[in-house]
Amino acid sequence: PLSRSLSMTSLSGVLPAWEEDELPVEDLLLFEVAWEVTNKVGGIYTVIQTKAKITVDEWGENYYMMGPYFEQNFKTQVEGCEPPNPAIRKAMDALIHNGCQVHFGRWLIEGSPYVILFDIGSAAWNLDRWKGDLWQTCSIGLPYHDREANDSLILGSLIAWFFKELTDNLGDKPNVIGHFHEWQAGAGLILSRSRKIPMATVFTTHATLLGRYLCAGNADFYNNLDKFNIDKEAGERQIYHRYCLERAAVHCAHVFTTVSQITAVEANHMLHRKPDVVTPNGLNVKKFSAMHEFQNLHSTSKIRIQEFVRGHFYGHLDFNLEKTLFFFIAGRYEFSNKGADIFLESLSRLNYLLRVHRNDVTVVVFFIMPAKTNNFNVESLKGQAVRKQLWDTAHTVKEKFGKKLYDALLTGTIPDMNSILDRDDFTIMKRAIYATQRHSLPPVTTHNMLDDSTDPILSNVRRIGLFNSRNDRVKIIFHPEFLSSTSPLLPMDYEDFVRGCNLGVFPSYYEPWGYTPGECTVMGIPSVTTNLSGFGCFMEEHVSDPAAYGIYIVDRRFRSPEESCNQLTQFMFSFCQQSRRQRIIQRNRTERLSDLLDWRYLGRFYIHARHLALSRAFPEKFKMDPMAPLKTEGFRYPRPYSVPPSPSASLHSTPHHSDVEDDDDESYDEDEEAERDRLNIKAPFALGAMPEGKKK
Ligand code: G6P
Ligand code: 1S3
Repeated sequence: PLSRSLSMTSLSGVLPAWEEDELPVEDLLLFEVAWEVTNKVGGIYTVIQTKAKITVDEWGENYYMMGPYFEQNFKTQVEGCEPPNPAIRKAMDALIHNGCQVHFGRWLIEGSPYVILFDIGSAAWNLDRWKGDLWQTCSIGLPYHDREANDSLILGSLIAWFFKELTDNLGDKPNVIGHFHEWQAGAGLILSRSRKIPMATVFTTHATLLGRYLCAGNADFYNNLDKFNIDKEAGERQIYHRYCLERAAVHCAHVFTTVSQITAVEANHMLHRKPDVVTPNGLNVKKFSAMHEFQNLHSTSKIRIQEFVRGHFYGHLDFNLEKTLFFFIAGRYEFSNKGADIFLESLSRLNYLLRVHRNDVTVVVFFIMPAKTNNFNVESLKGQAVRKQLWDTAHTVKEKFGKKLYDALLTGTIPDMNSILDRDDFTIMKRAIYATQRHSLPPVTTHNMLDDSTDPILSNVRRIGLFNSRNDRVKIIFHPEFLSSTSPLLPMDYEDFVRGCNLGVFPSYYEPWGYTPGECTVMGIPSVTTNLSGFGCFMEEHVSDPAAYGIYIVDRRFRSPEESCNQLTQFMFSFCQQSRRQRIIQRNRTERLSDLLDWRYLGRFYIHARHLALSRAFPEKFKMDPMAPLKTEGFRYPRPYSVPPSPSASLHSTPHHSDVEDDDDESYDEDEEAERDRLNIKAPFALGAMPEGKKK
């Protein structure tokens, strides 16, 4: 059949089902082009990699990804093989016979998509000619010194050449769709269109070049969107040629998409085209069969972080680890774009609040942002060595103690507890304790920083004076390197680390989407985001009471920085006032939102964009009402029914501290609450007033 009706069933029973005529994929070939295919640079890699599974499920052998070839990436991530489609083999051969290397294989990620990778170096001798072509075609000139732009032109020229060969071989069946991501893939689209290659094209931008530059430069970006002289701004930043590539690609595409509403508004001003579709970023969500499984993972990962903290704070461990919360920020080190500036300021205020309220909670905050370093510092390594030594000492004495006790019991006596340990045992223990004395405070950074005196995080830590002293209730650990399970200091990979934390804090100023809070959500970890991030706006639009689900959205758009800091401080302070049981309930709710971020739900926007592109490129064959709204419009995830509805109580839509003592009682029936929410049944009690000792 030319067209089947696809009914995407609702994942959780809460999300809306969707019906759109499914594309007849057997009559189509889909190519997705990005610089980050098999090549991790940033967030686009996550998009491409996590989306692969659902796209392969839909398209099977008719789906191909395209990107640059790098030998090391190919060797470690790709299994080379023959293309299953003879037309693709033939198109590749046309390039290869002209001296340009093209590689084919399966990318070893979930879904095992086919990849076609173009060797930029092998084709570099064509650069001058291709620069001439670009100039002739659209008057864009690339300077010789911009390697990234030159490489993107080589990739684009190879891809347009490939599409020309392919479509010549195919005739008009099957039809081809090319989906290009970000300006680095833009040249391929511009050249394909200018050569009138018969294909439907989609261009997705994940950030605008100018938006990123202007925000990083401290401009009041969102209040002046319509006032910037964009050509002048691009010229002054010496990115005019890149900007031209980006803008030309946007205008050449049959369908233009971006990752969020906020970036759609930005793109309209910076690139002068309103996106046709917003294609939010999803994740490949893996569900555990048991609800409590991710809670157990939180617990085991948290124990590992606690161990690290024991070592890092040796000699100063006068805070209760059972009452210590772990917060973190992670990402590319763009100090103000990622909101590290207001985070530090708010931490200093939180420290003050916790101290004046004599709160017994301690907050250890991790900054995981890569900076230039000269390896781990001695003090941090020593901390872990001291911890290990104390552990060994305790273990030795315990063994000896146990043996003496056992021997005594065998003879029918209870030993004298005061003499069961001898002088030597005490000496060993005293020596171990003396070794934990230190004359300096626990270090703020785990590494030797190359730019210690000018580093923005360290400079601000100095300004606010959070030096991990005993009186501080907020402690800071700056780990200026991405995490790895092979680290001698904190041997955990990122996912395990996130699972062990209590709150992710991402108060970004410039963030077209922002995967970090989404990753927290699917692992059931609450997070802070902002209404200037695509993710935060998406949650605000689709969830009735995000804070009740552990998604705290700081208003950075309509409030001054001072007010945003206060709001962030307040979020963190209320979080610190929750009991353990309330945190457990909140994590359950957070995790429930993961369906909303699953590609199995969000993939529909990509399907819609492709359909629209086909209907514009081949209107005779593919018909669609361009004004038909997506069936998801207007959908909002209902607020949890156990949250009190009154305005005063809604101040604490986050589970608020009650008189209930912090305890380990995890008997609250989360499955029951989930089911009640699904069926929209009102809870018999509000969270703050949850009956004590309710058992399953
Ligand atoms: C999970 C575990 C519990 C643990 C709790 C700690 O829910 O199942 O055994 O007590 O995490 O939560 P917290 O918010 O204090 O890190
Ligand atoms: C961009 O990567 P970034 O961190 O430079 O693309 C990501 C994927 O769409 C997006 O999540 C992020 O906000 C953008 O900024």
